Amino acid sequence: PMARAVCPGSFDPVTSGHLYVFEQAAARFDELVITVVVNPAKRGMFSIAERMDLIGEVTGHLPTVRVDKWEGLLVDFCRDSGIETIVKGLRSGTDLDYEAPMAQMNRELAGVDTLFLLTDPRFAHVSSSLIKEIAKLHGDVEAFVPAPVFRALTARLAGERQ
Ligand code: COD
Repeated sequence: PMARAVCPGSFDPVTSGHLYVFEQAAARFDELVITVVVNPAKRGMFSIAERMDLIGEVTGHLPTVRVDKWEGLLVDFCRDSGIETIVKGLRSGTDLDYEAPMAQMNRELAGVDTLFLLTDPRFAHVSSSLIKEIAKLHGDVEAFVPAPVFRALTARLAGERQ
């Protein structure tokens, strides 16, 4: 049978830390679905479609990756898509403290396990929210995001400043 996994997140926008985890996960499963989880209460900098397009662009070298979106419980997405494993990247113990109850819940709700992959030290301090804040304040974020994301951020902020 196909071993399928999902990497869920807001990905507003996808960073080089996320991409590192996607590459590690793609090497371990037959199919990897990267799912933008829609939170109707949060508007975000990029639309869901823009986030999905950027993820597609930066994972073009990973043939077993599919990009999707989901609004609702993650375990329902897993059930609908035949996915048995959630993959999450960890930056620190703080990430684990936040993720562990969700992982326990997802296992109890639906028998879906979570595989945690420690991120590369180069990306341990990288988050979408810090990237957006630094970029808005005219700082240089080129080292922390893939090139298409850097271009999209630059274009978005140039548009806002006009
Ligand atoms: N290096 C490695 N991993 C990273 C990095 C980095 N630099 N930055 C972030 N990550 C990991 C995060 O740990 C996270 O696991 C993932 O990448 C996505 O990050 P974000 O910031 O884009 O996404 P979040 O944290 O907003 O996503 C939270 C979810 C949407 C995944 C979560 O809320 C969820 O599963 N919601 C669905 C609703 C649901 O089922 N709720 C009940 C849960 S029990």
